Amino acid sequence: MDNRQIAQVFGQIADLLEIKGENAFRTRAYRTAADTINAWGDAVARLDDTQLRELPGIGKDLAAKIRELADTGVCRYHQELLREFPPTILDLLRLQGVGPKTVALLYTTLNIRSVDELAAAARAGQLREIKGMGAKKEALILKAVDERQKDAGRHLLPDTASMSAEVVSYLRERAPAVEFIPVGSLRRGCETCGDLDILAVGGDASLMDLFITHPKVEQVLAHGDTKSSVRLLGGYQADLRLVPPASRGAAMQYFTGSKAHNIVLRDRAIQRGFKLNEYGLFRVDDESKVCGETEEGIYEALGLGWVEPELRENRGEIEAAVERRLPRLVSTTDLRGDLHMHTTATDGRDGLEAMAAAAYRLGHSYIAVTDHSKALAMANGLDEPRALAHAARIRALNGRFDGLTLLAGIECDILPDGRLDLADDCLAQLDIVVASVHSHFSQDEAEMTDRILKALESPWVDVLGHPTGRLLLKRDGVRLNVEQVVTAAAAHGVALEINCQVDRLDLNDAHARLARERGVRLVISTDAHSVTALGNQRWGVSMARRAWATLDDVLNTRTVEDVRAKLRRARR
Ligand code: DGT
Ligand code: CA
Ligand code: CA
Ligand code: ZN
Repeated sequence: MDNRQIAQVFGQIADLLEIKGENAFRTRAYRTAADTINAWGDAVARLDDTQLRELPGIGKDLAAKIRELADTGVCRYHQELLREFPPTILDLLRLQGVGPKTVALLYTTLNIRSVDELAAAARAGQLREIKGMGAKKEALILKAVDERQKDAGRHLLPDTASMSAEVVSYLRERAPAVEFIPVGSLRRGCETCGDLDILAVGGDASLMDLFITHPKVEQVLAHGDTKSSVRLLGGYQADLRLVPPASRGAAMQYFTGSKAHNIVLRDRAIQRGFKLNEYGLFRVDDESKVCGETEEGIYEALGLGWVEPELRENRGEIEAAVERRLPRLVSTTDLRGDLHMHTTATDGRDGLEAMAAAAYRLGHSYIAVTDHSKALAMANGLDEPRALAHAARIRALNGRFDGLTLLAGIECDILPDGRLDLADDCLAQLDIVVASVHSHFSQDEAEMTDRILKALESPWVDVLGHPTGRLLLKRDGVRLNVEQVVTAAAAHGVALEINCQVDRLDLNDAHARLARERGVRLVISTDAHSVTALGNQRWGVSMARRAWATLDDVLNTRTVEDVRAKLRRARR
């Protein structure tokens, strides 16, 4: 189990304890432990008992639970708590503005156990009758329910990737001769995934028995010789499909999807007198097999170049594959640096030197340290004198890590009226300014668009940070005319960020593609608040690839000299 997964179990224990109304001290202990584990640089599963107890906030009891999770993949205490409640109760916590206390209230007063039941009660006007809720809260809950209904049962890409890796490694260990390949939306790098799709190549029906007895299986939904489906603890659904090696490529192609891409491909096959399915490409006249072993073979037989999984959405990739003008997509190894991160100077968990050292270990050749500005008081944001003093400390570290350049920056708040939070003469003395919205998310589209357009007029804004402010599975982005923002960014030479925080991935694929096509440069930034989070670039790269971005479209694939020369401030 990786740190995220262990942290997630502890987070759920904390939620469940809070729903139960247990004392705040115990709840907090689990939450603190979850934060610690999440931010820890090495895999805590590999630590021994003594090392575990040296982690801040981890005592004997929590160390034992980490050990249990590492050894067995589950924690009995967690499972006992889960059994005390209906399995759907944790879904309620995903609603914006609904915390454990509200869930407890809803459960004890109206026996509300799922989002559907909550929606029904809210529509019937029952929530306003509960002491401590009222009509306003009822309306907010209804809005949150509507926003989230479309995401029901979906999970973040990194969480899906961890869960998939866990199931796959379990299967690989026990069936080493079989090849297991994650497919579906996970392989396409989608920001959220509905379920896990795993392909098994080679092997026999006994694989299915192995699959359905995984320790995390909560319910077996289907159990056949070549296909099984299960519900896993934590609300994931997983499908395993078995195909013979001769069908490997056809099955990968079919089960990677997307459905829209597959439909076009199948039509193309039909037009050419073929039949395409998960077993191969066949001639219609004599039913002979044309190919099936490799994906490349399938695409080639249909007159197409091989299409990267991230592009398979029927958004023009088939046409491009016909004309052999598919882009060479940017990859994680193309990135040379990271242009957005925080330290303990504001709300980061790790200090400046620790962040620099970690970036150095990752092989970055530059980083920009961009702590918050003063408007973000709860994050201890920097005012002008503190920002400049911090910049001096950042620059003083240059030379300390061989080949790593530190740029002194700031993540400057865009105030509600579009002014910047720090004075121009301060911003002018920094190497890079990321400007972001962190407040007044409810402005209407015209206000929010004007606000950002005004900020983009400042000659000192180099990058617009997490442009829409969305939180995946939690909060929709602000109301914003993205097209106008993209146009302005192009006109002013401001880069747009693809933020790699796992629940942001903001810009999304479609917006990033629009930006690219209008000649706006993208930056793929972790916005790391800890050493571990510096490793999150791959998730932003997934969005960039889904946006058809090449190395040239992304600013932080360049050398530091090139980055500096291309920043907006260099060209004023
Ligand atoms: P998800 O699970 O909602 O995140 O999205 P996917 O794309 O993983 O969808 P899923 O799990 O329902 O199916 C996996 C792949 O299997 C899908 O991308 C394409 C293929 N597939 C499923 N159903 C159909 C279908 O009815 N027709 C075709 N052509 N392909 C399908
Ligand atoms: Ca899927
Ligand atoms: Ca599926
Ligand atoms: Zn921010």
